[in-house]
Amino acid sequence: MVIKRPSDVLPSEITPKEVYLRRREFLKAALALGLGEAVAVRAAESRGARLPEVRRSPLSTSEPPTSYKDITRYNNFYEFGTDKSDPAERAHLLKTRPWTVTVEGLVRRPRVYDIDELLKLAPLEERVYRLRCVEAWSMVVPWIGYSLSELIRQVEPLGSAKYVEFTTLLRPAEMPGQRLPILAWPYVEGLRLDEALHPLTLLCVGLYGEVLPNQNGAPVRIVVPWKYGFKSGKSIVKIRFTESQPRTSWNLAAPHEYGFYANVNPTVDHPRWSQAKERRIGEGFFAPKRDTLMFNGYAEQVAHLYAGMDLRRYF
Ligand SMILES: Nc1nc2c(c(=O)[nH]1)N[C@H]1C(S)=C(S)[C@@H](COP(=O)(O)O)O[C@H]1N2
Ligand SMILES: [Mo]
Repeated sequence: MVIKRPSDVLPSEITPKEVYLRRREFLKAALALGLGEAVAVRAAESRGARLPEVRRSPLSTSEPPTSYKDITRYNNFYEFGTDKSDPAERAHLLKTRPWTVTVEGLVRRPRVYDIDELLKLAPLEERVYRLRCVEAWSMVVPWIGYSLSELIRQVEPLGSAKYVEFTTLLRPAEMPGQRLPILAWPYVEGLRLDEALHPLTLLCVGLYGEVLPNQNGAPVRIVVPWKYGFKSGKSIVKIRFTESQPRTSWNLAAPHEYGFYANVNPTVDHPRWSQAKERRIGEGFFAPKRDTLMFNGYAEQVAHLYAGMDLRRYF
């Protein structure tokens, strides 16, 4: 085994625990030096508030999580720009309070939920999921939330409801990317109702034990771990139950490249690149690529949802 000297340790290898301990040291030092509460408090706020009473979920992978730093600085959130670093730099512009989520459409009990009600609707769980982006990189993220089915049960979908549509906030004053014609704003995603009801589908309000950072979709997002990342809409304000398949932003933008289903599938290539392998963020650019797994490794749990479907046609 090679013992690393401190100078050999890359920032990406410093764990959140170490960051946390360092922050405590910094706070103590700042206060001792008389730098005052303001400086100390600002430093403390660089991480989100901790979420209480989060239990561990048996639905978690045992793979080691990607670092907090990579998860919060390498993002796709085109409302803030198309560079991976844009969301971390600009998402502080987004005001996440007050925040409501309107649940409407083909349900018996349509309702507007305040974000603080949503946080308490079901016990919070840590779910460590793989995230596979259509761009052939992946991460492992310790999300916090509960199964979206908990919310769906409360509103009682009608028999005619076949799909669920998720709409992201439209607020160009706080989301500068929305002033550019990158996608059809607001960002819209959708699932078939049975996909939305699957226990793996997460209504997500946090990560790494803390409230969701803005760049990861605060205050509430969807996470569907067996699908390409773009299916997991961020900063959701509306959930609508429909009879026909939702018109989703990426499918409208490039229907040949981004199908409605977008299940992770190493045997169906994107028209412009292979989907057989992926780069795990944090392992370094020269680390060998990993094989992409069918349904992102969740085949045992979800393959039955697609029995008899031609996955080349319904990509
Ligand atoms: N509203 C909105 N949601 C979005 C996106 C986006 O641009 N806007 N990007 C998607 C893509 S392509 C990916 S890979 C994931 C990234 O989530 P993360 O930044 O939390 O890792 O968010 C998805 N959700
Ligand atoms: Mo993605």
